[in-house]
Amino acid sequence: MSKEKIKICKEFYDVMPPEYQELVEDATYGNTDRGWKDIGVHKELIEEHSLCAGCPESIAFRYILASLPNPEDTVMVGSTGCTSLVFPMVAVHNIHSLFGNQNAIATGLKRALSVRFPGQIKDVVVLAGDGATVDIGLDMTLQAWFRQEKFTTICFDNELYANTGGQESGLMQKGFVAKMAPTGKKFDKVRLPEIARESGCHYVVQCTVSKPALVERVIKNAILVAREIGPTYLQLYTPCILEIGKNSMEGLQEMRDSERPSERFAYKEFVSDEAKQFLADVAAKQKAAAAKKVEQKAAAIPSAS
Ligand SMILES: Cc1ncc(C[n+]2csc(CCOP(=O)(O)OP(=O)(O)O)c2C)c(N)n1
Ligand code: SF4
Ligand SMILES: [Mg+2]
Repeated sequence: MSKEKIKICKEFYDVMPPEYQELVEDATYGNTDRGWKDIGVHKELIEEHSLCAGCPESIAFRYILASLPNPEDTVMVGSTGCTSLVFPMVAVHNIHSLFGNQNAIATGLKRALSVRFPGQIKDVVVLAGDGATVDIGLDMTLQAWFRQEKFTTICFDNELYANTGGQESGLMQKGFVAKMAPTGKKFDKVRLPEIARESGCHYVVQCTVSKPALVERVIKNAILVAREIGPTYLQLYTPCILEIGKNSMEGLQEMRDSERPSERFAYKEFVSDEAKQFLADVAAKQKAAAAKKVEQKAAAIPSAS
């Protein structure tokens, strides 16, 4: 896949919306070196959103979209919740599934794409809230992992049902009182990363979205491993500032506080042996390619004599 595939027909160039012209001309599609550092410099795959001001889900979306290894050949599967409000504004193919069904939909989609486009890379990425992933959709989530379906599941964990006003979720922390869960959570946060590992995921990470470089790395790893080996799972803490009583500037600090080693969002990573070997090979190839680029650059500089 390259920019060629989405070249604008020159007769219609003038009448295309300027945003589309920019999207084709200025990076994003076909640019395999994209990453979070392109945000604000190059055309983005999301430019506005309908989330609350300062909601960490919005920055998580931007990091994820900037880090997709192959956005032009990626289909994202969303589910009802705050996340789903953003998908209409995202310039990546996406499907809205019935709440909780996202991993079943992604399974069919990934299989259909492999049949329809044999030999071509087509990435499928599920992005859903904790209510969709661990509560109502847990059956579909686990069964996709058991079957070793080759796609990535990303859970935006805000530890409750935000979109419907604050009900308890399995990922809510013990003792937390939400607007629609007044008696407080009676049991600990479900350990979904551990369940993911034990259900066959080859690459599992739990982290916050406070560090863009980290988010970029785990997104790329998860998608590449899913493409080649099998299911991968990322659980990203994107606190609902509205429900925890923080203002729009306080989401970042909330994530920093929650990712300390003794806290519930301390960085957690499980990688299967197969995935470890694969990622080491990918890193070696990237290193060799970077060295070659430097060599070519040096060769292109005319010597002083
Ligand atoms: C089948 C079905 N059941 C219930 C709902 C109602 N509903 C909409 S959003 C939502 C909660 C979403 O919570 P979560 O997945 O954690 O996403 P968040 O809003 O927190 O990002 C629920 C229960 C629905 N739309 N469809
Ligand atoms: S309700 Fe919470 S999760 Fe939803 S957009 Fe607002 S701050 Fe974000
Ligand atoms: Mg939620």
